[in-house]
Amino acid sequence: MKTYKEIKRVEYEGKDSKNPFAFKYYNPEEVILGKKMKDHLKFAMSYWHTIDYCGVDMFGGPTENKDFGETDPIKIYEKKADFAFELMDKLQIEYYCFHDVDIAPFTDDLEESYKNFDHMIDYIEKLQKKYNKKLLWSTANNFGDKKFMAGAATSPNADVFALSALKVKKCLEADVRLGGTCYVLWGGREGYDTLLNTNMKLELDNLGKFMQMTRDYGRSIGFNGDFLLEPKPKEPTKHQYDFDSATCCNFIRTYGLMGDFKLNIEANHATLAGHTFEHELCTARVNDAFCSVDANQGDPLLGWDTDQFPTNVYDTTLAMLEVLRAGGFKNGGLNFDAKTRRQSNTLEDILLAYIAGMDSFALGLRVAVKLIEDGRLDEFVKNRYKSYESGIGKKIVEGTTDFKELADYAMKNKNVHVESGRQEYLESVINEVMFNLK
Ligand code: XUL
Ligand code: CO
Repeated sequence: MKTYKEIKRVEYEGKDSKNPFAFKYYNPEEVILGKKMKDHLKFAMSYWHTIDYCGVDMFGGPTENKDFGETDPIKIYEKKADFAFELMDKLQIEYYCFHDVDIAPFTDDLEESYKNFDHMIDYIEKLQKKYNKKLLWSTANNFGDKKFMAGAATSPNADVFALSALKVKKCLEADVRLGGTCYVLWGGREGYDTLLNTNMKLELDNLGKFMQMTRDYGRSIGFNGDFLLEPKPKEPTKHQYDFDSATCCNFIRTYGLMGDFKLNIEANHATLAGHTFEHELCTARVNDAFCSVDANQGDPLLGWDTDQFPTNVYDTTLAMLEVLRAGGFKNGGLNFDAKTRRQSNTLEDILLAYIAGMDSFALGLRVAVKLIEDGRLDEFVKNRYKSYESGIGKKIVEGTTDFKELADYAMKNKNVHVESGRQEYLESVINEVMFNLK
C-alpha cells in the first residue's frame, strides 16, 4: 500500500477500481437530480476526531501521535492546521468543523488562551483561502474543563454560566469571521445525574435564556446562518435536556427560538436514544428543523457512542432518502463526527476511513435516488393514506369536521377495513433496487 505522503489526491475511479486510495462511488462533479454529488453531500471533516484524537480509550493511552514533531504548543497547533487543510485537499473535502479547544492550546489563563485562539484563527483563515475550503460550523467546548462538571448554561453556579457565555461569544465571532454557515451548541453536560441535587426548572429556563442570548448576539454581529442543537440522549449525563429530535424541537418552540435554531442530527446519538437515524432526521424535517448531519455509526453490541466511520449502506440509503425529502442540505452539510478505530493508527488509515465513509454516503445517495425513481415506496405510502383524499378523510385534513359528524359517520359505517402494511414486501423492494445484480 502507498504511504500517506505518496497519495497526492484521492480521485474517483469507479466501482471496478481496486485502488484502496480511490473513490469507487463518490464522483464529486457528477450531476445527480440536477445537482453535483459534492453539493448533495457537502462533506465536512471533524477537527477533534481527525486532527486531535490519538487513540486514547478508557483503558489505555494514545496509539498515535499528532504533534507532527513539534514541542512548542503554538507550533504543534500550526502543524495540525497545515495537516488538516492538506488532508481535506487530498480527500476533496470542502468543509470542516471545530470546537474552540480543538484548534489552539487552551490553558487556565483565559487571556493567554484567547491570544492563542486569535492567532490560530488568523492562521486558519489564511489556510482556508489558500486551499479554498469553507467552515461548516464551529462550537465551544463547554463540557471538557472541570468547571463544566455540573453543566455550562445549566450549571448551578452563575459564574460558570458567564464563562460559558464568554466562550460562545468568542467562538461565534470566529465563526462569523471564517464564514461558518452554522453554529452548533452541543450540550455535553446540559442535563443531570440525580434530582436529589437538581433544580430542573431553573436549569431549563437558564438554558433557554442562554440560547436566546446566543441568537441575539450572533444576529447582532452579522451571523445569518442557522444555530443548531445536536440531540444526544445520554453520555456524559444520565438525563440530557437535549435527549432527541422531538425533545429539542419542543425546547426550541417553548423558548421562542423556532426559525433561528435547527438540528444537527448524529447517527450514533439517534441509536443511543433508541431511535433510528432516519427517524431522527424525519422528526427534524416534519418540524421544519432539519439542517445538518453528524455522520457516523455505533456498534449495536456496545452501549456507548463509538463514533465509527459510517459503512452501513442500508443506513446511509435511508438517511439520504430523508435528506432528499427535506430538500437537501442548505446551510448544513455532512460532517464526519467519526474517528478511526484505536488499532487503525496510521495516517493512511485516516484516508481509508474517510474514503469508506464518503463512498458509503455516495452509495446511499445513489440508491436513494434510484428508490425515488423506482417510485414503488412513495406510491405505496400515498395509497396507504388515500382515505384522507376525499370524503370524511378530506374533511379531517382540512379541519372542517367535528366529533359530532365523525361519530355519526362511524356509527353508520359497518365496514372498517385497514389494508396490510406490507413491510416485508417494501423491505424486499429496497433490496431489489440496492443489489440490482445482473
Ligand atoms: C459528542 C458530539 C460532539 C458534537 C460537537 O457526542 O457529537 O462531538 O458534535 O460538540
Ligand atoms: Co456530533
